[in-house]
Amino acid sequence: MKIGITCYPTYGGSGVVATELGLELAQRGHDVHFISYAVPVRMSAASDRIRFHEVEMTDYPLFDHPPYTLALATKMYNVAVNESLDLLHVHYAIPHSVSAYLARAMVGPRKLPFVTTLHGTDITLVGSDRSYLPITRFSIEESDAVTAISNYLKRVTDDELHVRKNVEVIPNFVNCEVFQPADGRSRRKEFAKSDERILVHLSNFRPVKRVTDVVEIFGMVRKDVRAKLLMIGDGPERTIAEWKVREKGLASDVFFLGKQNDVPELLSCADVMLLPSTLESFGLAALEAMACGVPPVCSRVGGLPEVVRDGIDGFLVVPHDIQSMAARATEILTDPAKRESMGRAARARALQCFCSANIIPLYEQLYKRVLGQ
Ligand code: GMT
Repeated sequence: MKIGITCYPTYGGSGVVATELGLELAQRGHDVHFISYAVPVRMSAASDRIRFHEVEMTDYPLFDHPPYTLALATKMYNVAVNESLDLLHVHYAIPHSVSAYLARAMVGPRKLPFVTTLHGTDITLVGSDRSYLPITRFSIEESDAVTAISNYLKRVTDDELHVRKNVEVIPNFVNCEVFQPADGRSRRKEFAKSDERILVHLSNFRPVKRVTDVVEIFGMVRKDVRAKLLMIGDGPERTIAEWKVREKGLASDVFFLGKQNDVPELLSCADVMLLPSTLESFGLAALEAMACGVPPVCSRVGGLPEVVRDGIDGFLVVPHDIQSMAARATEILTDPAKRESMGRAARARALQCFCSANIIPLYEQLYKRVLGQ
């Protein structure tokens, strides 16, 4: 198939899922055309089955806000016609599904179906910002198929938007060959001595991720356990997190690594992953850690209970209860047998339920069904 994929190219879960999906589809013999305003993060692996089409924006003084939705629709239309696309798959409803709706109308009836995948804030934000609700509901209902990345998100979409459209659940996935436990723990020595443990956090450092809580939790753990903290990613809360680290006298124990491409290598040298978010519709970062054999300590929110089994392959804790999160992390770090068994269970869970080898065919089946409609 010839598939056009649109996502936000920035550091965020929906862009990562869209990119990894495109890479996997290309490996399975499909032609994938990414259409966005910048090359998506993680789109590093070169393949002649993958192309990138940049949406260019006209910077005309009349436009206080250049109309990206229209520029994207026009680019989708051009790519569809020039590359004979079979379908579009857009990730994150706003504004991508609206652009896809316009592109489909421009191409002509039944020639360019589009699939919309909902990721979280595209639904939970419109739940609180009613100005986007009618158009989001409209573009979802107009989609040829709609998927959500967790049962939680499907429920919220049904409850908040009351869409007259079946939202199917296709969970997020991880490439278990790329994300796997580090044999020999090669990069561990870069960050910690042999008697020190490593905690890790991975996110886009938005307020919802509560990165300052990560620092607080680490400060509590650090009182009982010799340990280091790796902070992977970047975003608006990084400065305050760095300030908190200095204030607590932890500067020599915390590494702010910024945006990184070698995420699997970094995750796999850790012993525990921290994800104290206020909300996660899925929690892809937790899954990636699990595939690397690293048990996560997370908030019991959104779709995380569908990913992590409390006490088996990680811990789920009441959101904002940083004391309990620190206690759970310490429990794993001070009990080598528990760290070992939970890490093994986490890897097994990723392999069994969320491995890309099992999930990508679900998208292929969906595409075939949509094309047959
Ligand atoms: O969480 C973010 O800030 C990024 C956001 C996105 O849309 O890029 O992530 C959402 O999609 C991810 C991939 O499906 C999920 O793993 C995240 O849980 C979800 N974030 C939220 O629901 C807050």
